[in-house]
Amino acid sequence: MNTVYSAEHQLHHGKHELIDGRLEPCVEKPERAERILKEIRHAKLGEVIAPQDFGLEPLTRVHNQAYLGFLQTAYRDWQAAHKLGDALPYVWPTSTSRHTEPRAIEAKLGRYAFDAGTPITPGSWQAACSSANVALTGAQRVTQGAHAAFALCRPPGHHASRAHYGGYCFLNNASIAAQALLDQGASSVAILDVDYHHGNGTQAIFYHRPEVLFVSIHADPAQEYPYFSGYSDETGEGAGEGATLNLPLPQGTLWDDYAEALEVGLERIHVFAPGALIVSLGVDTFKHDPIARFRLESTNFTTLGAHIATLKLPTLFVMEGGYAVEALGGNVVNVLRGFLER
Ligand code: SS9
Ligand code: ZN
Repeated sequence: MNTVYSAEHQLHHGKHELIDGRLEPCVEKPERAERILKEIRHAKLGEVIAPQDFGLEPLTRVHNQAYLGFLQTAYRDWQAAHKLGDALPYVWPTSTSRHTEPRAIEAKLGRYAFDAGTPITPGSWQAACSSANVALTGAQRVTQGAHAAFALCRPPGHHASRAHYGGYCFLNNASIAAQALLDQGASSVAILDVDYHHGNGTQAIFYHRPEVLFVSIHADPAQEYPYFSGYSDETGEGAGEGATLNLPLPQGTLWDDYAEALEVGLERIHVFAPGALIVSLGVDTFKHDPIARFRLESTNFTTLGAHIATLKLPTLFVMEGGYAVEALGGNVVNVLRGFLER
C-alpha cells in the first residue's frame, strides 16, 4: 500500500491550545506525522509518494467560499491587527448576536472557529492545503484501481465542517476525498470514523446526503469532546435519513466492547455496499493517549485493520488523531498491516 506524505505539514506548528482553562503546549504537533512516516518506512509498508496539487476546486466542493477566503488570509489579518503569536479566538457569536459577516479578525475567528484549541499559525493554510492534497492524491490512487492507500494527513480534518474549524482541523480531508471519489464516478462512499472523538465536521457535511454513509465509533459526547454532536439518535436528515450511524461508547472502553460496536458499523457498511470506503483513522483510542480515555492496546489495532479488511472494499485510510507520540507510528502501522495481511 502506498503512503502519501508531504513535509509541508511542518508549516503548521501551533504553540499553545486552551485545555481545561490553561494554555498548554499543542498536542497536535509536527512530530506526530514524522513518527508515523518513520514507522511506515521501517515496516516497509510500500512506497511513500508526494501529493499532487489539485488547487482550490475540490475544496470548494465541501467548504464554502467565505470560509476558505477567511482561512487563506486569517494569519495575515491577525498580524495586520498588530497581534503577536498564533491566532486564537476569544469571543463567539451566540443565537442572539447579529449575523452579518464580521469585519474585525477577532470577530471572524469567533465566527469560524468552534473551539479555542486550534491556533492558526503563519503556515497553517499552506499546511492544511497540502494535507487536503495528500487525501486527494490517495483518493486518485483508489479511483485508478489501487486496492488501498494511506493518506498521511496533517493537520487532521474530521472536525472541520463546511464553514467551521476546530479540534485541530481546518479542511475536512476525508470529506474532500469522499466528494472527489463521487465526482470521479463512484456512486456511493462510506466513511468509517474510528477516531476517539466524534467526527462532527464529516457528519455535518454529509448529513443530508444519501450517497455518503457516515459511521462513527467514538467516546460518548455526553462525557467527551466535541460534546454537541455524536449521539446515537443523530441518524441523518431528509434524503440523508438513515445514512448516519453513531456508535458512542463510554470512557474506559476496552477492546471487547469496541469490537462489538465495530461489528455493528461494519455490518451497516456491508449492507450499504458502497463503491469505496474511507477510514478516518484516529488512533487516540489507545490506552496511553494523553487527551483521550479509551483503553485499546497496540495489538488491538492490528485486529481493527483486519476487521476493516473483511469488507473487501477499495479503501483509503486518512490520518486523523492520535497523540501518544511514542506509540503513534506503531499503532498506525498495526492497523495498516492488519488490513493488508488479512
Ligand atoms: C481535552 C481537550 C480536547 C480537542 C481535541 C481534538 C481532537 C482531535 N481536554 N481538545 S482528533
Ligand atoms: Zn480525536
